[in-house]
Formats: sequence, C-alpha cells, structure tokens
Amino acid sequence: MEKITIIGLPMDLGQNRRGVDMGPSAIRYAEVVERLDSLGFDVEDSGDIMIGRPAQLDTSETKLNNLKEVTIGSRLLAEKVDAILGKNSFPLVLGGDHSIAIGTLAGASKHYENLGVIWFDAHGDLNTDETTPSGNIHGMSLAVSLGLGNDELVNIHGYSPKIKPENVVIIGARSLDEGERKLITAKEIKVFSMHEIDRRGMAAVIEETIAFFNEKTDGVHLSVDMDALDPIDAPGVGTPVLGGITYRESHLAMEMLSESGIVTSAEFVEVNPILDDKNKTATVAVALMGSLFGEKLV
Ligand code: EXY
Ligand code: MN
Ligand code: MN
Ligand code: MN
Repeated sequence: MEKITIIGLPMDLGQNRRGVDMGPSAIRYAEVVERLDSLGFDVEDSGDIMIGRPAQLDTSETKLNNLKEVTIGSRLLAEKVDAILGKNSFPLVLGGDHSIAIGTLAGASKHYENLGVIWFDAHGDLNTDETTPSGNIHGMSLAVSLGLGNDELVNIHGYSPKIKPENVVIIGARSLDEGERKLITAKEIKVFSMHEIDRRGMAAVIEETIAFFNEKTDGVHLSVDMDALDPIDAPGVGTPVLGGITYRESHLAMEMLSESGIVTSAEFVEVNPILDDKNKTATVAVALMGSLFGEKLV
C-alpha cells in the first residue's frame, strides 16, 4: 500500500494516569509525517478524533472505568479505520491508551476473513469485566476483540468477535494476571514472553510469527504498546515493567515485519509525554514506525 492515513485518538480514559491523551501530539512533534513522507509514502494526516471529557471521571455505573467515553471513542475510531481501509490506505493509529485498540480492530477486521494480530506488549490486555483487577479498559482490549467481556464493548461496530484466538500472537509479555493466564491456556493463544525472546532471540520470534500468519491470515494488524519496550528506552508509559524489549530488538522486529509485507494496519499506543524524558518515547515510537515502513540503515 502506497498511502498511509494517520489518525489520532487522544484518549486517556482507559486507565487512570492522565497524560496519555497527549500521545498523538507528542508523536506528531517527533515528526512522524515528515519521517514517513521521506520514505516515499503518500501520507495524509487526518487529525484527531475528539471525544471530549466528562466533568467528572465516573466509576459508579459499572465495574469498568469511563465505559461511556471509551465506548464513544471506540465507535468513532472503528468508523474511521473502516473508511481508511475502504479507500485502500494503510491506517496508522496514534494513541491514546491501549483501550483504543478496541476501535481499531473493530474497523479493521471487517475488511478481512482472518485478521491476524500482533500484540506487542508487556501485558496481555486479556482481562474481562469479571477478572479485571483495576477496572481499566486498556487491560481488556484484546479480550474484548476476542468477544469476551462487556457486551457494549464487544459489539462495537455491530459485530463480534473481531478476531480469533488462533490468529493472535503476543510478543514481549512479562506481566500477566491470573485470569489472563487462564484465558491464554484455555484459548491456546500464542505468547512469546520475554523468556522466549531472551532464549531464542527476537529474529527467531519474528520469523516464527511471520510463518504462523502466512499460513492462515489475509491481513495482520500490528498493535504496539510502547510499554513492550524496556522502560530505559521507553520511559514515558503509564504501566512500565522492567526487563523489556530493547531498542535494537524492537527495531529488528519492525524491520523484519516490513520485509515480510504482512502488516496491513498498525497502532502505536501508551505514549505519555507527562511521564516521559524529553519526548524520548514518542521519538522511539516514530523511529519504529520508520523501520516498519521500510527505513534502512544503509
Ligand atoms: N493487567 C493490569 C490490569 O488489567 O489492570 C494492567 C494492565 C495494563 C495494560 C497496559 C497497557 O497494556
Ligand atoms: Mn497494552
Ligand atoms: Mn502494556
Ligand atoms: Mn530505524
């Protein structure tokens, strides 16, 4: 695909540390448009989806924090991503916290029979309204996309499930709750934890991921939670976990995915400029986007 359409969802209501709503601005400030332009793509920045802000953050109605706002944001994003793919452009979504993946996947998976998902994350985001320890929807977005959890979220964009468990690969996991582990076992979800990455190396992990998808998917969505990286390289995230993917390993992953040509949509989430060190995390995110879209060192 020659065209890339950038869309931001400046929302921080899927978790409880404010500031990740400034992620799209920080990523633009780190020159995402210029970077992708220079690689020869026809880049359109279609701006941000504005969802407004409740006067008071509400946790009273359900166990899910800010359910109403997250639902509205997800619906709007689903429509937008659906339309971008309908125009044969590559949707590049900027978050926002990881709850926005509910909307991205709802819009994207309509276009594929068997959409694969690469979930690059320290976490599984596989909690449901039953298992969540926090009530934060960013810890549920992958489960919701599998059709599990709150009905309203699960049915966004009018259908469910968006993806099948056998089409999911999680890379970088090192913080999973008990309910998430049970789900991974029950649904036989493929997980490359940090243990596998340490032991086998990122190259082998990505080679296996590409082979896994080549066999059975007609599109692949790449969901990059910046907390997959080690906090040394990506300090500006709300839920950092020690012992993560290095800067070079993450680049290698993007470069290999770029060479494979399998990725058909992507999102970069959880960049929180308030917690960051001189926009480092947004700068790393943009560098990874460069590699994902074919930037070469020589
Ligand atoms: N598993 C925890 C929860 O559900 O609250 C933490 C989730 C963090 C999710 C981050 C963004 O990937
Ligand atoms: Mn996440
Ligand atoms: Mn995470
Ligand atoms: Mn690079």
